[in-house]
Amino acid sequence: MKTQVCIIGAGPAGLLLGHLLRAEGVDCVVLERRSPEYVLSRIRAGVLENITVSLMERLGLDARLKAEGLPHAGFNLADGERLIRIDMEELTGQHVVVYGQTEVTKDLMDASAERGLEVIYEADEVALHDVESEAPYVTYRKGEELQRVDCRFVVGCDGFYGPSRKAIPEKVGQNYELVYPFGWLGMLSDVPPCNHELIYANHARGFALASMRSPTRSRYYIDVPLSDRVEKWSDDRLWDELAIRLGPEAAANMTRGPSLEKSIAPLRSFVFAPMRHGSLMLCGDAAHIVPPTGAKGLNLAASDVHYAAEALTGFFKSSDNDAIAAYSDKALSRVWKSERFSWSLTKLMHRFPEDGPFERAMQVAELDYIASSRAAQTSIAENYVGLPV
Ligand code: FAS
Ligand code: PHB
Repeated sequence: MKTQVCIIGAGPAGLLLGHLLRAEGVDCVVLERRSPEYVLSRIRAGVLENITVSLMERLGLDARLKAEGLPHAGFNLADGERLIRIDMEELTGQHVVVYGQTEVTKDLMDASAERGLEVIYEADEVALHDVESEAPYVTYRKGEELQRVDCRFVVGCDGFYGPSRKAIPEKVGQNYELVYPFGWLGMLSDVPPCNHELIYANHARGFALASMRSPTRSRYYIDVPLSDRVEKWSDDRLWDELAIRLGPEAAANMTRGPSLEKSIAPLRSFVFAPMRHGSLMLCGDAAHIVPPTGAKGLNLAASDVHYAAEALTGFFKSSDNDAIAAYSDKALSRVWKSERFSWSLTKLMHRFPEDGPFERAMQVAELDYIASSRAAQTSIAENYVGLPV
């Protein structure tokens, strides 16, 4: 097969990029290791920044998002009895939309065929070749057959564990990594949320987050030691812990029910630079990971894809090499600011095992400052709604 762009990975980054390129008449193909069902089974992000919403609008794929997405003007930081509301709408004039990553991926998946976006699922042994040349190619196995895709650019949208980042020589790339000493145990349940807006709680027993997917479907998280196993957390034990950590007011409004999904995700901050090497570009989790505290992961993938689509379209339609050359620096500039915000909110809202009384006093002081300062709340708000693209 010969095409202009070979995209590896059909998560939100790969599908969003594929649709954007097709809409501009750029030929591309997406190679995905898993089945569509498997991709949709992964429960991940829940909060969309404006960049993600506007790309879906631009593609005309926002009908369900507009109908089912929940605009949120604010969110809350809880610290024991105290609830500090960050009024994003009032402070920045912007809001976020609560709409699951699964739904974004489904909307993109469902539109692939009608939009002429070729997505090859269950593509095994994907391997990148000659990425430093102007004629890279990708091989993969479908059933018994070894297939080859010749292209001008390869875009790695294959997540943290995919092969693309590893195709960049170690002497070229630089890893930046911080692994957190805890993970997030997440649960999905078909019960009404305990609050109409998100609550991030820093409790003596640990972190908790009350989120949602709809007025009838809730998403909750607590932080757990890395040694913890999901099997040790019965629904009852998790509901009891959430009620304690989220505080008495949230607990009083909490509806319990059976979990539809329960899983533990490790937390890390990670950046790989550069995000382009020769004819290989990286987007999304293939290049960076943020702790989910700032709800940035999916939205950073969207801004990477926005920059990559602009650069690739300019290359193929106007022979413009400049945007391709500038892609990595442009994407990383926004990535680092989101990494900083996600790291700082994680530091503020979690109890770290190595922390002593002084570190706790710093958390209390910072929360006191946020509670009393419009400037501090504005800073948090503008980062949470998403910095300019
Ligand atoms: P993805 O990982 O979503 O997609 C990569 C795709 O590449 C996958 O479909 C994978 O199957 C495919 N792939 C991998 N290797 C391949 C190969 N060799 N060949 C072909 N295909 C291959 N973000 C938030 O904002 N909020 C959250 O609450 C949140 N929770 C998360 C929980 C977990 C467990 C994880 C892992 C991430 C979470 N994230 C969250 C971040 C997450 O939403 C990512 O930022 C988002 O999925 C990024 O999308 P992609 O870059 O497309 O990567
Ligand atoms: C979610 O609803 O899954 C969610 C929301 C906000 C976060 C992380 C996860 O910061």
